[in-house]
Order: sequence, then structure tokens, then C-alpha cells
Amino acid sequence: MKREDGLLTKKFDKLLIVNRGEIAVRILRACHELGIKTVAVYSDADRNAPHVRFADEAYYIGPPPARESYLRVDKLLDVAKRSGAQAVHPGYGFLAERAEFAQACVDAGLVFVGPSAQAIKIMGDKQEARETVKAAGVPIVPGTEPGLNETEMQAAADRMGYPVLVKAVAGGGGKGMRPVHRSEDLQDAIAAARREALGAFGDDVVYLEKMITDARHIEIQLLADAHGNTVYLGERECSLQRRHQKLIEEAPSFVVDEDLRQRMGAVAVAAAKAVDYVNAGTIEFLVDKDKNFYFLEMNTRLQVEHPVTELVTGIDIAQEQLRIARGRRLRFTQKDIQIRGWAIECRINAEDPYNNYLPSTGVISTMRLPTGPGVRVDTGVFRGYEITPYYDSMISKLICYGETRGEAVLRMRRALEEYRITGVKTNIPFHQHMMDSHRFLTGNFDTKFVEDRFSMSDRAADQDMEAAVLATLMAHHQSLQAGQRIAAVGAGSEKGSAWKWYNRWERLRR
Ligand code: MV4
Repeated sequence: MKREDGLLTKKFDKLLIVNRGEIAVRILRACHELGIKTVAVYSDADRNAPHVRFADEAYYIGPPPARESYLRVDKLLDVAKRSGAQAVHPGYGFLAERAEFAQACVDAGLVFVGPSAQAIKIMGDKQEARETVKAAGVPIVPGTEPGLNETEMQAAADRMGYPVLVKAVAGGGGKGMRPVHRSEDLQDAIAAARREALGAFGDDVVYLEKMITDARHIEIQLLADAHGNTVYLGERECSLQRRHQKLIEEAPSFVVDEDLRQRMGAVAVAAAKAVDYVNAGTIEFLVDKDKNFYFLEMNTRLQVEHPVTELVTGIDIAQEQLRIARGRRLRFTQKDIQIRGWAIECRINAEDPYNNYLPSTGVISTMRLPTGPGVRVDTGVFRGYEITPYYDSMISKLICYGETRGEAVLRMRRALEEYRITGVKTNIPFHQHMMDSHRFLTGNFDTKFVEDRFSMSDRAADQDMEAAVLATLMAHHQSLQAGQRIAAVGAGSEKGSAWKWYNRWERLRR
């Protein structure tokens, strides 16, 4: 798969962003910094959205439903032509991982800011992705081939041992996925997974994987230029999810030490090279209790949670994407990349955490954003903007940085306290509750934590708070020992700094 098509990278000075919300704003900012002219698109629901105001030019593309606007390839390519944009950034969601769209851009003479259509296609097919990365030496979860019949699958599962997961080949986001704990339940689960997959993807082919229990979801961020250089920017811990929607991400991960980071990084680079990957991408892994890791899938796009990696590496991933698409070489090698400090991101969604996370719509009547040391807010809304049901409920990302995990948590608590939004309900109380949770503070969680063991209604008793403070102090101490920590410890010993901390915490609680 050599990159024969010279159009995959070329110098451009005008970019079309075919997205909306905070990610469109994020990309616009990178363009402004690099002196690239910008073109935005908007639906009726987004006439005065921030991404429209930030762009040099903006074009109307249709009614609010995405399939009539942000997903209309014909209209978007027409805007590219009319505006004279020479490149297209897809952001995340919408068309970002549609191979046909990437190809259509290239066919129209536009640079697609992302990987080749071929790489998107391979990584978008679970089975093809598994086979491709496995051949490159990447560990995958043990499982069957696709296309076995019911009897063959029964024999394979009985041999493999339970629990197993029935997965749809065309699946994604947990759709067409069924856990099976006992041999006698397998056939029903296969039938259910087939029905669901046929409905959702028009394809009922399933296969089996050994189920990895008590696993964490940890992903490796990659950057690859068009000259064969690929580097990893460390990991992100993404285990705090609900219904396959991430809620909190952090970098680095509590459970990844330098040795594991290097091994996961090397494997992630190998996976990307197996498809001649170019631009920013992410390899998702499941990491079990014994720190075995297994490839899950590759995200062939810029991700929502990229800022935590930017804060701990100092690398502007959105800018690098544009440089790579312009044909430049990476300006750093693996040994130049250092993880420093700790970053946590809370996704602020317009939804009601006290009412089963029901999406909330309406006009934002007040909005006061947190600022100050170590605080970054990426948002696509402002006071007076109307949250409609047409797009996803994430309205902003609150990202906090500290020298240690403990300091990042304290800043997050402070920033969540400063944050005011009225007019719509938000999940800010969920995040505040999580920042008080003993299990979060001690880093003792997995992908099941939010759904199975976290409740908005159990109020932390004072004693629990005491325990939580101590838990955090311990975590702080552990991170010092793990060498995550850098120079200045403030005035004095580690012990001294821990007590300084405890006092700050006590004051916060009053
Ligand atoms: C798994 C798994 C355990 N064992 N595969 C969920 C969505 C899809 N991307 C893969 N998923 C999982 N695959 C095996 N063999 C557990 C999950 C899973 C999960 C993975 C990452 C983050 C959150 C999750 C929540 C539930 C299940």
C-alpha cells in the first residue's frame, strides 16, 4: 500500500472544516495559529454557533438533521469547490471514519486531513483489523474466525472456556455484542446478536472472543507523517464510561508504568504501520488485572479526549495533523516525547444525571466558565445559544492539569465549582460526585465502574471523605514514587507537601 497518490498530502492554505461544536472550534484555533484560512459549514440549528463566528467564511448546508447537512457529501464537496478550500478536516463523528468520504475528497483533488481511505476501511472492519494487526505481532483477544455455523461456534466456545463474548463483525459501540457465561446460554446469545447486528448493520455475521473481565480501556495516541515516521504520545485512561460513552479521561494512566507504556507504544506503532497509517490515530486496548493488553480497535480520527495528551506532552495534536497533511516531517522523534504531570478531562454534557442522564435542551441563559491555573475549557456554545436535540449532548470539555494526579483532581474540583450553566441541565454534579469518589481517587476502577458501582444518590459520609482524602494522599505519594513527578516539590519534603494538601482539602470541604 504505497502512497502513490500525491494528493494525500500537499501544501494548502485554506481548509474546510466539515464539523461543528467544540471540535470545529478546536480545529479553527489550530488554523489561526498556523495562518491557514478557514471555511465553516452550518445547518439551520447552527446559524450563530461559535464555529461559524470563528471561521473566515461560513456556508449554509441545510436543515438541522445531520443526514440533511453535516452528512451530505455532495453539499460539502460543493462548498469546498465554491470556497476554494484545498483541504478538508472531518473532526470526529459525522464523516470522520467513512472511507468513501476520504476517497471522495481525494478524487475531488482535496487533501483529506486524516489517513488514507484504505486505512480507514481496514480498521473499520473488526475482522480485517484483527487479522491485519495480528500479522504485525499485535496481541489480540483470543477468538474464532467469523462465519462459523452455530455448531462450530458451540464447540469453539466450549473449548475456549467461559465467559465469552459474541461480537458482530460489522459491530461498533457495543452493538451486536452479547456476553455468555454458561455453555447452555450460547445459542440464544448468538441468535440475539445476529438479530441486533442485522437490524443495525444489515449484516448478521458474528464471531466469538474470550471475554476479558475487570478490564480497563486504555488507548495509545499516535502521530504518523507521510515519510514513514510514527511516534506514540503515551496513553489515556478511558475506563470511566457509560453505555460506551466516555465521561472522564486522564493521562497518564494510574496502572501504566514506563515499561508497560513502552511495550504498548511499540505495539501501537506496529499496528499503525501495518496499514501505512498517516496522521493522528489511536489504538484502543483492553488491559486486564495482570496488565496483559489486547488490541480492541483503531480510531482513525482526532478524538474528543485528545487534550489530556496535549497537556502532558506539550504537543498540539490538531496543529500536528495540519502539518502532516501539508506533507511536513514530524519535528520530534520518540525520545523527544516526555510525559510530564497529569491531566484529567470531564465531558460536560447537557443531560440530567439525576434523571437517568436524559438529554436536556433549551437556551443557555447564563454561562460562567472556569479559568485560572491549570484549567482549559474547549466549548462550542455560549450564553444565548440553544441546545437542540439534533446533535450530541456534549457541550464542552473541562480539562485540568497538575504536577500530580492529586493536584489535577483538586483543580478539577475547584473548576467544577466555578462552572455555572443555567437554562439546561448538565452532568456537572456527576463529575463533582466522581471527584469525591473513593474509587476514583484511588484509581481503583474499570470499565464497569460507572454503570455497576457508581450511584449519584449515595452521599459520601464525612468518614468516607476522610478516607477519600487519605486515599488521594496515598495516590499522590504513589505517583511520586512512580517517578511521574517533576522537580519542585514546593517547600520541603514529600511528607510536608502531603500535609499542605490535606489542609487545602479540608478548607475545600467547608
Ligand atoms: C470486549 C470486552 C471484554 N472482552 N472484548 C465494548 C465496545 C467495543 N469497542 C469492545 N467492547 C468490549 N470488548 C472482550 N473480548 C469489553 C468491552 C467493553 C468495553 C470496552 C471498552 C470500554 C468500555 C467497555 C464497556 C463494556 C464492554
